[in-house]
Amino acid sequence: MKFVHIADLHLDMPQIRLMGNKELSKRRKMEQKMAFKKVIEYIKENDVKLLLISGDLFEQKYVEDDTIKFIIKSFEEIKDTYVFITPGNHDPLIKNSAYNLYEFPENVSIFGKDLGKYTIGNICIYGNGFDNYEIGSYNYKDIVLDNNTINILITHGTLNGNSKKYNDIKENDIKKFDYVALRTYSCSKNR
Ligand SMILES: [Mn+2]
Repeated sequence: MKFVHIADLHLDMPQIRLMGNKELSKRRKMEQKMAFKKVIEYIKENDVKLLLISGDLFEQKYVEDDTIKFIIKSFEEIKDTYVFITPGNHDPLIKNSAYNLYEFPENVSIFGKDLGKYTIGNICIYGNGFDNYEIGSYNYKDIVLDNNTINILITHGTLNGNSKKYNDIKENDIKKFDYVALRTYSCSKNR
């Protein structure tokens, strides 16, 4: 079975370095959307069963109606692919989150703050998401897995991080999973 794992697209993120240039800023935003479109095309062409999105798909504070509609339409184009999303610190599942305000297609599952679990055949997908712009660390240590299944964890977590507010994860606590889909590591101060 094939799966695709992506994270941190940050769609509609303000382009601070391009602020003075409206045209370039607009183009950059479009290119980010096209990167997402390429992922969708790849999935269509390669019979991918699972799409794992480990958070920060868009910028909750800046995301435009058109962008959310574009995301939803893209998911509709891959209706035979299960899409799992764990909201991150830039697209947290707050009350007025776009995840709550818009209707996402049936093939899309969005994780909340508590650990959720989905089973597809012999695969178990565990995940938890941000429900605010900052959260503490989740306790992955106590999760007991069924060793007869393939176990995947998806979360916007920071491996061996020490931020205290961005779901720091200890490597030893997640070694029991067969695959862990985390956010992309960033050295920038504002992640
Ligand atoms: Mn991010």
